[in-house]
Amino acid sequence: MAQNLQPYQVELIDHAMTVDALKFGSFTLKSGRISPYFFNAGLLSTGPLLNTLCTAYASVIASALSPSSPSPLPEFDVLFGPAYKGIPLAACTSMLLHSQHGISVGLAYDRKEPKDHGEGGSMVGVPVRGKRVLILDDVMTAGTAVRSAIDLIRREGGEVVGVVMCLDREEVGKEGQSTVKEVDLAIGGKNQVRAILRMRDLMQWLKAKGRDEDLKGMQEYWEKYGVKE
Ligand code: OMP
Repeated sequence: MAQNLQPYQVELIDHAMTVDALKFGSFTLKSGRISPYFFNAGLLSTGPLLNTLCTAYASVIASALSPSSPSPLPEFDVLFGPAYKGIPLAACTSMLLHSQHGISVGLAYDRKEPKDHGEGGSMVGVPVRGKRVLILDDVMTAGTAVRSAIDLIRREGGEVVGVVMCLDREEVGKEGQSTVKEVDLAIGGKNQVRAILRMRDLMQWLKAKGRDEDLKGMQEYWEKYGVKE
């Protein structure tokens, strides 16, 4: 828990606080868990905020693809952003991967309501059939959202080779292990799930700011739902 925060992580947390994308209080999650914090990536929706967030996604991806990475991610062809919040994030990140890192990948995303005319179907962008796909998502709690993206890509004939999210809430998943481990096993089990921020980073930030009450609530939540390994 004592790892130091990187400057880009502090910048992202600070920016998220300014627009209430990160809030402390009491929130009911999709999983039914009552959480002392909530991260709403949809509020990171100005040019500068998207730049901060997607620069961080692009750096995490580029350094994980580098041959010198201690724990590399597999190469991929298509960046997939699940509807709705993943769409602008994957679009901006694919552009920054190109302009800042010289990495050229396709972009794909889905429709929540499949189209029954024109080209039809629920996928938009580069076809994923026969391609290696990296999923880029906002938040992972129990893994329901990311599992449905994995299922969709597989149904469409793509191979999911990794997941990168903004926030790993570091919670226990549906099978009693950490959600990250469960999702990683579902896509090959080779440490293919990455995050810009983890719950422990938010706790470190709270500690540095002297926000003891919020930190206490986070610690209690961690005791209940946090990863134990
Ligand atoms: P799981 O599907 O349980 O992993 O929850 C992840 C999803 O929950 C995200 O894609 C969001 O829709 C939502 N969520 C947040 O956006 N921020 C949070 O801090 C927590 C959740 C959540 O409901 O768990």
